Amino acid sequence: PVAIRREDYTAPAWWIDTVDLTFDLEPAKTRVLNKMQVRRNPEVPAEPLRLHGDELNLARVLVNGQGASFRMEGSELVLDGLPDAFALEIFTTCCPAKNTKLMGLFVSQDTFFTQCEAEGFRRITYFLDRPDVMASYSVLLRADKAQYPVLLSNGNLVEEGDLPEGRHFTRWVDPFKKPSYLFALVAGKLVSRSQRIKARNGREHLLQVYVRAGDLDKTEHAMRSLVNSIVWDELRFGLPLDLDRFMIVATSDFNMGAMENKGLNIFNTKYVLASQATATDADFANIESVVGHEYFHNWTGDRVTCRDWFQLSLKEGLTVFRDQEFSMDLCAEPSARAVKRIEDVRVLRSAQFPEDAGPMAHPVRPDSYIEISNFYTVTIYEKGAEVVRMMQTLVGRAGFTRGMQLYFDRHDGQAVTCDDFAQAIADANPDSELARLLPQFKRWYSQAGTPRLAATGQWDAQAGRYTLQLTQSCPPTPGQEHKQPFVIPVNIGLVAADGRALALQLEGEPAPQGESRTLVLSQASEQFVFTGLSAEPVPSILRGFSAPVILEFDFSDAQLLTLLAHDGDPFNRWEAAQRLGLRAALAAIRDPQHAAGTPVLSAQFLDAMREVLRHPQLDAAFKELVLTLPTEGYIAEQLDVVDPQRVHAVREAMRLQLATALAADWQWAFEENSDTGAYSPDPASAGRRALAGLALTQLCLAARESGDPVWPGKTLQRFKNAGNMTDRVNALSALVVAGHPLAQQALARFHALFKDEALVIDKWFALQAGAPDRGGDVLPLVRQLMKHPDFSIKNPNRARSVIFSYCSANPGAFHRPDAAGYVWWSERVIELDAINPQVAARLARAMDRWSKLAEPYRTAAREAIARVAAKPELSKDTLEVVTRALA
Ligand code: DPP
Ligand code: ZN
Repeated sequence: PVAIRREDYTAPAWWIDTVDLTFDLEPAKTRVLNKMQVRRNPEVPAEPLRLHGDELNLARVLVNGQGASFRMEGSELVLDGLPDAFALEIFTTCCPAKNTKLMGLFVSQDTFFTQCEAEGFRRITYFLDRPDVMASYSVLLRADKAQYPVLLSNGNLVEEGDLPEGRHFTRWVDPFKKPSYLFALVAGKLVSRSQRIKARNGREHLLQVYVRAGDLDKTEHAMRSLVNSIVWDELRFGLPLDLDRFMIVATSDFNMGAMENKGLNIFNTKYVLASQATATDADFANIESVVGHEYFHNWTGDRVTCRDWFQLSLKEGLTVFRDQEFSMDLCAEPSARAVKRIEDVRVLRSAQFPEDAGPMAHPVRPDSYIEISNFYTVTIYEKGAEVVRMMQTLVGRAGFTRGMQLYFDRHDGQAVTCDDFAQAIADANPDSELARLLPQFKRWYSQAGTPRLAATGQWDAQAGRYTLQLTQSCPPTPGQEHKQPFVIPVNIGLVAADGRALALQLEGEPAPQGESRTLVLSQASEQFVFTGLSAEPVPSILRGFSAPVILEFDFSDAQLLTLLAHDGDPFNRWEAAQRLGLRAALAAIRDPQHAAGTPVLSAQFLDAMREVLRHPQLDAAFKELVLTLPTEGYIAEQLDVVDPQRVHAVREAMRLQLATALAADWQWAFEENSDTGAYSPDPASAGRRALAGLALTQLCLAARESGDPVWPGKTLQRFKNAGNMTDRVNALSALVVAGHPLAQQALARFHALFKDEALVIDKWFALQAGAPDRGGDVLPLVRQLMKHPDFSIKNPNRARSVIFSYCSANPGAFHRPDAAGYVWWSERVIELDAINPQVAARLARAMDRWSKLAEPYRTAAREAIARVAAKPELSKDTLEVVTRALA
């Protein structure tokens, strides 16, 4: 396979202005007639017309109504000797029923769906399948009326009616030009929840959520989230809904979370369906943010799209930023905003930082790829969102909104680049640090790797001065040996030893300027001198995680305890606890003398945790975050050489110590938070359920040690009586995590209760495949689960619930000294690759960090990867991942 390079971009030699599609939908053989108006792009040298296609059967090609000569070059259809403008007609067939890749047109539970991003449209018809070719679409859908009563496509329904032989049709016209990746159709037996709304500007819209019969009662939250999204985008950014009709359709077979097709979003059921009986608080929150995300794409993605796929973060980073802001703005309490920020940072650090340090590291705007599907990554999405967030920090919230307005004034209806976006934000804020430093700031787009920010503090008691030295560096990443300094906004505060927030006055300033401010580091190393201080302060650096960097500062335990008790910035308050926990974990892991059963956590740390847990003012959600120890993955990232079993053992020991030392406090916390009244997924009550759930897990763990039957019994009772899925699954999980015999009984009951709820059965599988390993028992269980009648490797959600839960989310069970986990992984990657390359390639990434492993894991992991790489006829998706892993 050949790499596509960003610097090779050229504008298309031809434009396609209109597309007229006619579908005769049949699962085994769908016929597609594609009539296009094509014209030469006069701005580039003349070239033949090369249309992309993939797994299509070509029946006919007409140019201006006449049979035309063409040739095939690989999968491309090539036409020569064309007039400057002409009508092109292509007739093809495809087989949706056999489309297990779930790209292009496919069938799921007797319903047709499409997925065209990034390059799926070429599996439907021959086309210039690239995002900078934007066309007007009109679509005629024909199908059997009884089997496919609902026929949907993008835009407005302009005509519908019956046809002979029990067939019917609908015709759709999309009023907006769009790239082919935003095309969609749906056909099947679906029911919908509809709502009419009137926007602030008086325009009326029809909103619809389509699901399978029986799921309608689980669509209320998705609809509410959609309405909230529409209201928010108008209020915060002045961006209204531009369509008469906006539809969401749910399918249970989907590679991604959801897809922002213009006016016809297609969603994984996981991000639509929710009822209190079947969905957890986390599910409700995810639905809100994914519905928001796809809706926000209507402007950031659909109205202004990407020039080429290297610019993917132009729409994804920006839209993740928008959905994060949306979820935060919906929070009633400022403390809930902070909780959301901590959760987002946790994802970034546990998934994106490792990506940035591993073989798949790439800049937010990559320079090359073999398979673009492999670049729908946490770097493009989450780090991309951080880059947008830093821009907002540098220009302020109002300045950022101005920048967005300028971006749309300039680029509405266009396919543009990350440079265009950054330029608009800077130009709208000419006096900002962003404008001053723009070329350097854009290194965030071009340089991969997580920068390290080393800070040191020097206290001059006589002068009352505190000098903070900030030094940045960035490790090499594949293809990028040396890095230039970044522009790093560093939000900072100074805290007195007694916890007071101190006024910040930099040397040379006439007066203090607040208690929290943004320093902008643009050199490799810079000093910031704070004056007018009466005692040595504790620095609170990188408040709110103002930049996606690793902060290194030699805090004393006492300083961290001060921050944990008093920092006015909730993020850094949480971070202080994480640092203390991490420090204890690393000390135990690195100490060859440290024996199993020896305490890892100090009495001081445990006291501090108790104080947080019992704190009268802090909310439950925040407490739950503080009391949750850093994950095994996060701990492993701090080590140069990782023995996953040692990491696992130490973290388990810490968890147990926290469980037993705070037993009375956990009991108190559980009782305080166990009854949240009538169910509502709002952040405050969700936080209380989360803390009650953590408490229950801790109480069951402690009970396992003591042999006490009371809490496991209570937990089973809570499981049985639970009025919502969050409490139910938390209780079940507590028994499973503790490895209590009652867990079996509860699991069986859970399955019986929810056997017809696919998304709940996914949880049932995931809980077992993700359970703590006891003597190597998880892998045999996972093998059993794969034989369960409810298991199907073809369904991505189900495959993820078992295979990914084991390989990617259960390090203590996966990294076995006998290498059986790795062998099993390689078999599953190969098996999946023949079915669905995108899912296989994603699973292949479970081994990204193999080269950090200690022996014998390292050699065994490498062998397993090599075994996959040696498999003939591997997809380019998987091949790219394993090749980079072995490079
Ligand atoms: N559907 C994916 C997303 O919204 C890709 N665009 O992020
Ligand atoms: Zn997106």
